[in-house]
Amino acid sequence: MNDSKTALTLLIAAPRGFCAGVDRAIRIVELAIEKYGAPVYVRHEIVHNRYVVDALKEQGAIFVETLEDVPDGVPVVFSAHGVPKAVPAKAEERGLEYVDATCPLVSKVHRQAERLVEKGQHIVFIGHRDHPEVVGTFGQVPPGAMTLVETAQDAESVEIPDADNLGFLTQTTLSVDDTIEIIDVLRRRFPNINAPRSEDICYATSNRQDAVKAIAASCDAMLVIGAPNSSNSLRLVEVAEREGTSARLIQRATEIDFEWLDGVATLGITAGASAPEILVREVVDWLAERFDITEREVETTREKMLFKLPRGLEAA
Ligand code: 10D
Ligand code: SF4
Repeated sequence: MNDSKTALTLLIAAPRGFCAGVDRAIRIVELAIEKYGAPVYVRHEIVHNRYVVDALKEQGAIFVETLEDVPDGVPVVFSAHGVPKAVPAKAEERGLEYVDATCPLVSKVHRQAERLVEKGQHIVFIGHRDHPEVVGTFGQVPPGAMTLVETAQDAESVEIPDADNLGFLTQTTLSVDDTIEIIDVLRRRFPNINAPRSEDICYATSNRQDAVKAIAASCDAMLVIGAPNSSNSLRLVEVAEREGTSARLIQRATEIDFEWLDGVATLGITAGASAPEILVREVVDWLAERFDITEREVETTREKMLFKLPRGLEAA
């Protein structure tokens, strides 16, 4: 032990990092490169993490934002966040080979949206404006069939054409607590509103939030490893802050602010669903160089979720 180093206890949340949908989406890109050969185009970041995207670029993936940026005759993968129906339709029209890496739990919400519209119900969708998952889910239904609600205030003021013929759905990566508040308002204002048969907020999102809650009170500060455009990672920062713990989102160890750690004896660490474990180890190693660290993992639940690969890629 180096006596000049300050003691720092690390409470590492579990579960953290990759979920089954992210694992599957990354594997799909790798298998598509194996099957078709490089380059394989990917519409939008496959998951919201620069390290992951850069690693796949090295293997031959090319990331673009729209289908128009994909040249004719090359395969394209749609990101884990899902796409509006118009995107695969356009790909088919152009004769493009495509693989859909939309997480099955996002696709489930897509199907629920279609079903509500078939039943003639209007949909209140709880989510964050312009997030790709929200754009994708809105793109499953005709224009005007769905109304976006982002906050409890929105839920208080939203105007619905037929309040007795209404259902709600949500984005998969929301704050569980904020969403409960929003749903409470909707239920008060629209007592006949139909709820989804099962939770739309996914197991990975709620498990990672629970894991943060379990350690937050014991931490003087918390680091969340994830990208600024990662909805589920941003929610983890909010959850920690709501528990009264100062929290920061970082993408890499180099972003750790040494001064911010001044006076911190116990530091919480977690990672969003799109952040690989290698980045958690990078952060721990960075801290170990500067502090006399003690690591402790606090596991709130063990995840066993595994999603099947799309047909045609399992054999690749
Ligand atoms: O922003 P986000 O949390 O929706 O996406 P990210 O790529 O960070 O994590 C995976 C979650 C997905 C694909 C949406 F469910
Ligand atoms: Fe799927 Fe949930 Fe992971 Fe999103 S966060 S990719 S919905 S498992």
